[in-house]
Amino acid sequence: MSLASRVSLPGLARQEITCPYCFAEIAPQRIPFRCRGQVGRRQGCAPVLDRELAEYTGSTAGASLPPVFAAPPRSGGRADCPDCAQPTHNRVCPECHNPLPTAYCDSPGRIVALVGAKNAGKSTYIAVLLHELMNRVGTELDTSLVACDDRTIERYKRDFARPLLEERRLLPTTASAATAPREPLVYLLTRTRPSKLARTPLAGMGRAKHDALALVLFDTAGEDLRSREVRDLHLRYLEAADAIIFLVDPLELPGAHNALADEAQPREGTLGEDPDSEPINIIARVTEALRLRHGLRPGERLPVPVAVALTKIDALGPAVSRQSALHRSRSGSGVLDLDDRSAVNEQVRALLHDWNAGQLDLFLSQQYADYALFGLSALGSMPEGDRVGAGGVRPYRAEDPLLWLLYRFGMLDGD
Ligand SMILES: Nc1nc2c(ncn2[C@@H]2O[C@H](COP(=O)(O)OP(=O)(O)O)[C@@H](O)[C@H]2O)c(=O)[nH]1
Ligand SMILES: [Mg+2]
Ligand SMILES: [Zn+2]
Ligand SMILES: [Zn+2]
Repeated sequence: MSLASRVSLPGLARQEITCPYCFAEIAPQRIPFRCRGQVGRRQGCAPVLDRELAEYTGSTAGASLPPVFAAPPRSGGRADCPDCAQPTHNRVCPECHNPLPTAYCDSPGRIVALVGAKNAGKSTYIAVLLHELMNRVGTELDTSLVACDDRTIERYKRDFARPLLEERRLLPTTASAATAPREPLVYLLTRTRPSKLARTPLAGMGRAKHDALALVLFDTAGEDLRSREVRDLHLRYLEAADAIIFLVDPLELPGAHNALADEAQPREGTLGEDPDSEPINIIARVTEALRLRHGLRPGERLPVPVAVALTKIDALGPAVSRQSALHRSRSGSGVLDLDDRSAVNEQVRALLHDWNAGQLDLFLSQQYADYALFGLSALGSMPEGDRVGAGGVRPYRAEDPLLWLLYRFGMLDGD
């Protein structure tokens, strides 16, 4: 089924589930189970080498697991292992054998993809956004963020949280995806809230709506779309995405020079002359790929909601911050503040036009039926050398794009 037909039916449960690891499309009744193995004193199947999983991760480490078996699910989404007879509810992708959480199988999971040029601030943003969702923002919104596999937990700690948040070191430049892990970090964001229906007197009491969103984060540069091996996986990733967050570094927009704080000026334009890494070119290349996949005719716009965020807005000088919607704090009330949303959108649009980057806005409006502009700062202040600024990591509006997407997906109310 094409992405276009999936997205044009909001609210209807999809027929197929997309694996957030390998992007295979799976019929729900075809999702196999993994035996729970030995649990406490109950005997279960012994671990065996899982070839599909080892193939996916490129390593046999961590791939010795209880066996996978196909079975029609019984009530409660469980099945009994044919070998050891133990019930299990662990589901896996039939292609790559990565775990598919029950909440993801049950509700139409949405895949959110993140794209940006080298140095746009992707790695830093990933580190900070996930931390915010696991803590402050998660509490505010009553959401829980759970890593879908152990490798994600490991890599988040080792490559993101520990260096940046604990040791306050800037993250090293991401290695090209040709050598770096080709796996995404996969999280499930779930939110339980009373549905509108459940609040009416006619509906049964205590009915809650469970919604799930898969955050699938590849920490690779948009430039990598140039290399054939990486492009394939990434195109499948983008095609499977139900929403995209594009990160744009304002320090790379030549027109923004005068808006930068004095201390930010030495850091601007680090990408030099490579036109492939200019924000608009990255966005254009991704857009072109998406149009092809969707088979759009000229003049038709892509239905995928797109959040375009200027990163590092702490680097903007006082000229911008005065009477700025961007520098007002979000109310933090667990709903999307629609007035605030449109004020920020308009301000970012005005900034782009001031900076002679109005073509970016124009391009987005021609290509996407549903896009929104954001400004955020993952660090909250300019780094000092290769370290986070003295005040530590103080993210600012980092969650905004995600709140908007939750709102667009009907998982968050607007006010
Ligand atoms: N001032 C400021 N600089 C940032 C921020 N986030 C990232 N940077 C800078 O941008 C550089 C590249 O960020 P990184 O996340 O590695 O970009 P990636 O290549 O897209 O993964 C970092 O080393 C920081 O110097 C931010 O929120 N504010
Ligand atoms: Mg990076
Ligand atoms: Zn898979
Ligand atoms: Zn078993």
